[in-house]
Amino acid sequence: MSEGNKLPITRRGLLGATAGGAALASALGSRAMLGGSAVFGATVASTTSARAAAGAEVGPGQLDEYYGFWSSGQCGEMRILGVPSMRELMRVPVFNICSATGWGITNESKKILTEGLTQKTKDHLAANGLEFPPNGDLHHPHMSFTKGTYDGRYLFMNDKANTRVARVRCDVMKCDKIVEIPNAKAIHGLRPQKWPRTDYVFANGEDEVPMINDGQILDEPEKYVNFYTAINADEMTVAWQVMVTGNLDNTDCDYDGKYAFSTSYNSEMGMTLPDMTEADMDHVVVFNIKEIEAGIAAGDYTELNGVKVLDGRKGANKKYTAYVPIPNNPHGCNMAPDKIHLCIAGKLSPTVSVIDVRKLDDVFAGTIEPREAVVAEPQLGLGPLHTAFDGKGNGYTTLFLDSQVVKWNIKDAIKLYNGEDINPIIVKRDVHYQPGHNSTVMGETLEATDKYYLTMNKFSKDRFLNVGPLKPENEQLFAIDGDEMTLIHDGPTFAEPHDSIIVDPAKVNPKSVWDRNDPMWADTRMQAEADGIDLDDWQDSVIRDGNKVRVYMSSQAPNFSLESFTVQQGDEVTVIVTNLDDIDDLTHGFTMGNHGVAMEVGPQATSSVTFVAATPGVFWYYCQWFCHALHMEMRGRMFVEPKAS
Ligand code: K7E
Ligand code: CUA
Ligand code: CA
Repeated sequence: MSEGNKLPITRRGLLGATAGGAALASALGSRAMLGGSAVFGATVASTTSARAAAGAEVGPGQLDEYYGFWSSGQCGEMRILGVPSMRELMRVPVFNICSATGWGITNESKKILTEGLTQKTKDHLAANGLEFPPNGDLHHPHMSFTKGTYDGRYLFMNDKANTRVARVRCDVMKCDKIVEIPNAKAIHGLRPQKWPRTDYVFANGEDEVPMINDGQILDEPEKYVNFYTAINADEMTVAWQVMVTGNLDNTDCDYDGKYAFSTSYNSEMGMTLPDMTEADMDHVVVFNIKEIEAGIAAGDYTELNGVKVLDGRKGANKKYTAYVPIPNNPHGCNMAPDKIHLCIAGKLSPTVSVIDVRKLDDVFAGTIEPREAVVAEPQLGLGPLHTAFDGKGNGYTTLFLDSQVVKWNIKDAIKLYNGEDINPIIVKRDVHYQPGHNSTVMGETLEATDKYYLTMNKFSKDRFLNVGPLKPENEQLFAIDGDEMTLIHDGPTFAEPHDSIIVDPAKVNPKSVWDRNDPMWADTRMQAEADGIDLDDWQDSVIRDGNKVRVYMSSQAPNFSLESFTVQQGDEVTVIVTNLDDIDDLTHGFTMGNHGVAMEVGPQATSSVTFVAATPGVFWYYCQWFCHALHMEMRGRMFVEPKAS
């Protein structure tokens, strides 16, 4: 994993030396000849020519075939890319603070960032001078489903750093809800319910904590628990939680609305690395959704920090959960679009365990052992992390330690498990380097395709010009129709896209101009009404309310309606800007000089920001989104009069 920097021999040098042999393998390569261990060419002459050959060229001004919705890990935002060009189209701030859009600075965004926090968290943030966490760790963005496929309403995503789940509205591509999950710690795995629709978003905490976490218990692992959470997707509130044995890592659910699943790498309930990797077998927890709902309705729960919590620990009520043994520290949890096979990546085990979800009824009935639901366990290579699907019965599994992706056939893996002499591996390709997540077009839906395959690699090492000790990650896109996997994009990304989904544009239809009545600024609209101002029939106003001053103005290229306004030193000033322009791509902004205040105001949108005018003098404000030939002139003055002494 770290060989690149220790030796004078670089991986680049080694690859160069073997490129000829690899190219030969590529030229000769067919499924029959390659067998299980062969590797296609690690390098290609040019992704440009490969792209043209694959019909994946996107010319200047041409639109991409697909949307990509990307995580950004510790950057805390969501990103939108075009696939296959891999052009970055937009960044949507979610858990981060954004200087460009004012996310985390405007009143509208601060409300979203604050209202879903628990009182406990609000209190300890306040002790640190914070209203909301300024950071986030966004791993898993997934779209809402109706009948097993994306419905274009929302995107949901987790924040591992601060135990939160957020929702982004697909009509405007802005976050509208963030909720902190009580009891759980470090929300990691996240998936929306696929069938019949996304009533729930399933999310699991990764870290275990003492059930009553009040500073009394440290080294009594038997008192530690972990929680699986179902969030009401429409309300963005916690519907219920299930207490489990062991930690939880990644989650997915079936296409029947019956079961959800979560991997556990720490079934040992260990607190140290040696403890956590001690057992040969960990497990997948299966959650029986109907039984859990019935348990809640029957009152079989305890209320913990305002949440209904069922006991699904091993050996507790066997109706709610089942524990399927899985080899050594499993990670990825991916439901195949055949509606039958759940693929659990082994991580420390070189295997992917395939669970036939139809057998889970028998597991819960007690007629078979949980382990009997496993119908295949092919050895695929070292460090399997995540599996994507092409809708043709094949899985594509990333091999972190081998720095490869392996394409394999699920049915053949089952035959092998049943004793047939067959190799389920179709092809392996080197990727650069250490891949984590991967995705295919519509791959986690019933409309999975074999168009493109994306692999998200954790290390780029020496692959790009050196930019200092911190290197970018690397992403590689392959055209995958047929048995070939043709590399058509290879390029750096900034920290750290974990996961992505690739979506047919027929599913997503964002607006170009805001509705004047959008709920995003409902509070501001109410305040304006109370101030006697109709935001739709524009009047400029400066309203004084004690030491609070509300400044209402509009923007229309290249002018703010107010060229200046006056406040008193010490006033709490709220500036409310409505953008009266109503054409595509005419965003204005508002930046108040030297006050740490900036925001985006989209066409027909209203945004507001509050600050204290503490220093007397003239302060210029200006429009920070280029809007007109006279954009530089789009500015005005705030005059702060000294406090009368
Ligand atoms: Cu595998 Cu956080 Cu989805 Cu990263 S997790 S790789
Ligand atoms: Cu308005 Cu720039
Ligand atoms: Ca383990």
